Amino acid sequence: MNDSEFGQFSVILPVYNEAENIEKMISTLDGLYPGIRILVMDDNSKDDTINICRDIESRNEKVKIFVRAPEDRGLTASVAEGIMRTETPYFIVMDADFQHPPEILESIMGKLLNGSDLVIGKRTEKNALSTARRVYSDAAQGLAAFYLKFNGQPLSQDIMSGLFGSRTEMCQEIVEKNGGNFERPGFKVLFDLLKFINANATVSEVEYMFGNRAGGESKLNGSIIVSVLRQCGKTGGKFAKVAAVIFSKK
Ligand SMILES: Nc1nc2c(ncn2[C@@H]2O[C@H](COP(=O)(O)OP(=O)(O)OP(=O)(O)O)[C@@H](O)[C@H]2O)c(=O)[nH]1
Ligand SMILES: [Mg+2]
Repeated sequence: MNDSEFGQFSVILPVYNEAENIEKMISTLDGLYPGIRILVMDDNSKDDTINICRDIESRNEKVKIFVRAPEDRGLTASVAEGIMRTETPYFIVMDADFQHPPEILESIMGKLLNGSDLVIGKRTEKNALSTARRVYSDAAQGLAAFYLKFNGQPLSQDIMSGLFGSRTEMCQEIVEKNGGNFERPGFKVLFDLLKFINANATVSEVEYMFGNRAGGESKLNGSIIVSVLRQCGKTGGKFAKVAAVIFSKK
């Protein structure tokens, strides 16, 4: 692929307290894919993330940081806003902590340029997750797949993935119409998009090895797990209430 093709893509990086990773992530993406745009969606980080990004932004017009409204905090809300702010025909969402290998983006871009509406990064193994998180992840995948299948929506083998790319116009329409129904504080924006995407959309997958976080700390907690249940319709909502009580006692 060449620089003008890379210029058709924006990478949306949702971040919260990623001072240990963000500079390296931006320079890695910039180095691998010259011409690519980068949108950092920050939820009022308390560490040095914002200063680092503002400094890069002042030197590189392809990089933009948006510090979000505190009352709309959430990874899903951040990605939804990033999609609305994207100015290129395609975008890719990825974590800023190197758990998603930046090298995989080229195959996502290739599939999008070849006509896929949505390309999902599928984890080939989840060894970087603790046993408890692997069990949770597999259970959430099962519930979400059941929900999507029941509603006639496209499926993926990794609905919980935080790595995916899509067509900007198509997703901006989804966010405009349904963004208010997304589980905005949650982590699983891909699930929200799959719920509302056209049933005939072309969805494809690329496989990748899910690594360990490079630096800094995880922000995943019990309330995020509860929020996945809330995404699974009325029955999931009932389970969510029970789970919320269990997690509140921990
Ligand atoms: N904008 C925004 N970004 C967030 C928020 N919480 C986490 N993030 C970012 O979303 C990405 C994924 O968050 P992580 O904490 O790594 O979650 P995870 O990958 O499921 O957990 P680990 O496997 O432990 O790293 C990272 O780039 C985080 O900085 C949030 O509330 N708002
Ligand atoms: Mg992570």
